[in-house]
Amino acid sequence: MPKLYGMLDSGNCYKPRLLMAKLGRRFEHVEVSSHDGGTRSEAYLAMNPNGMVPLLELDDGRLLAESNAILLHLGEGTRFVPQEAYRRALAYQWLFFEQYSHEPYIAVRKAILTVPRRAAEATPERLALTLERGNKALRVMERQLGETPFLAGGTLSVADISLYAYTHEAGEGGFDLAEYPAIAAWLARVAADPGHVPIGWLP
Ligand SMILES: N[C@@H](CCC(=O)N[C@@H](CS)C(=O)NCC(=O)O)C(=O)O
Repeated sequence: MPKLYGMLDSGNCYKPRLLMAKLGRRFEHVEVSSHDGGTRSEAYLAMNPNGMVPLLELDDGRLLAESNAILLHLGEGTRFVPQEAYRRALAYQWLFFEQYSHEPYIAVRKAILTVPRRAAEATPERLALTLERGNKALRVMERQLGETPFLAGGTLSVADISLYAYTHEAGEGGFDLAEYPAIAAWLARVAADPGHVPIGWLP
């Protein structure tokens, strides 16, 4: 059975858990946490030298890091990865957007505001920057979701799973989702898709 190394309270780790649940695939969750140094242990660094979760271990022992790469691998050949070349590239576009323009602001703002050991990072400058850039990312999503029901078109894809993870809890980072009605409607659509599970779900 595949193993998913991850933290229960991490949006990046929620992404592959959510996709596994939707696919009805069996897997073992192995809790590895940055809160207790687990991601920095020698044993873990031997598996992922980047010291981050999530990490997928396949049945044959091969390893795969980076949440969005894991989504693409697990979703291969399913409804979650578009077959048509342009729509597939659109899904990639949103996955790269998530990592460069969304997660570093929306996820990080929530982390520095809510994780006690990161409180020193919550300087006025950092809070202002993450608020401004996070709202910029939300405006980009709002515009797209005013035109199409899901980010890469008419059907839910890995792009929606990836961006759902941190957008659905953006309020905890001080973002006002009431300003984004198309995003609010999309969050409800994603949560209504078959097989949805909440962030705290475990197999
Ligand atoms: N680009 C990576 C980011 C993963 C990431 O930031 N993981 C955090 C948890 S959300 C982590 O492992 N932090 C542990 C540490 O920094 O020690 C991905 O998408 O998988």
